[in-house]
Amino acid sequence: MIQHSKTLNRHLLDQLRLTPHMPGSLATVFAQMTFAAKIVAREMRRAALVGELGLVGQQNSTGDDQKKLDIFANEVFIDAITDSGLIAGLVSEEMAEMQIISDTPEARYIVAVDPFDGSSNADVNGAVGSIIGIYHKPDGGSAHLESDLTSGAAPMVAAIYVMYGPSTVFVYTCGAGVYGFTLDHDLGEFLLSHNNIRIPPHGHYYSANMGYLQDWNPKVQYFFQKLTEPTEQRESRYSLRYSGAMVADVHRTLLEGGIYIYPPDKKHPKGKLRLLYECAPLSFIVEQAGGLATNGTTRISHLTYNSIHELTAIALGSPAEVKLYEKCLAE
Ligand code: AHM
Ligand code: MG
Repeated sequence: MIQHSKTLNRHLLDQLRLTPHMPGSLATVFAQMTFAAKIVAREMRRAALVGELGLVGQQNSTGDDQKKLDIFANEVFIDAITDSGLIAGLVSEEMAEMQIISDTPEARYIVAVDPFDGSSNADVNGAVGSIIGIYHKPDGGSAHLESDLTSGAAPMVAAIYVMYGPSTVFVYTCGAGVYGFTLDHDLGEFLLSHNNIRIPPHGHYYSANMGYLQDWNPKVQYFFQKLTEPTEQRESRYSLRYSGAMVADVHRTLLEGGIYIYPPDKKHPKGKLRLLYECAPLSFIVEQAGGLATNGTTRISHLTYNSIHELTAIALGSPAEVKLYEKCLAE
């Protein structure tokens, strides 16, 4: 028995009515994104049977080895974005340069996407995701979409992540709350399953690659010591959960509370994760749900950047754990 039968499209139209500053054309962009997500979900399910697992033998612009599914998902999102007629430009983790799509007046958005996040999980049937930031091109247009983005002239108006796990979940914000939908494969529709998500004020889980502990700044190490140290009253109340897919770890953090951290380390002195299409959209969602997102000293949403593939350190999640992280770094 399905308890929540509201479709994503219906829900979004209601949301857009409640937020008059949001253009109705966003619904068309979302329809294209949901279509892309359904195709990626379908391909994931049968990838092992049709020879779609494994590497392709080349690297993307930030030096990651590309998998067949990285390339496939990227092409699916490019097609969906090109088809809408509403997108001016596309930035993707899998492409070194921004792709200019359209210069018509209807093309009012710039989309930044990580089409296949956590791809090291793909070959072992682990959870992966897609992350999408939708940015609004400045009115009047500009010939320099890239500098519109990096200068902050093109604000983010919506953020989405899709998690491909035991079920496919689509979570979005347009700046008026956070909503989650689960794909009903029989209907081919995303149905509302997580209404108005609020992150718990504190949690019991932390997510970080503890294999890098020795490579972190002593203040980051101190945070983990503070977080997990038992007190006279109780044993440590935190458990470690780290999947290798940021989308999956942030999804758990959003629903159950706690913190996800990818700090700088010796190999990644600026952090590993990308600002525009990983950290900024997920931070928008977490903050809209009542959480916090920081690089350690500055809100992720206040960071400026020079390159579309800019890297940043990140910690995001429940207010209690993120505040403790910032406090430890400041001491
Ligand atoms: P990707 O987009 O190339 O998959 O890289 C991002 C991923 C995150 O999803 C995940 O949290 C992190 O990289 C894992 O990195 P590591 O193996 O260094 O812990
Ligand atoms: Mg990624």
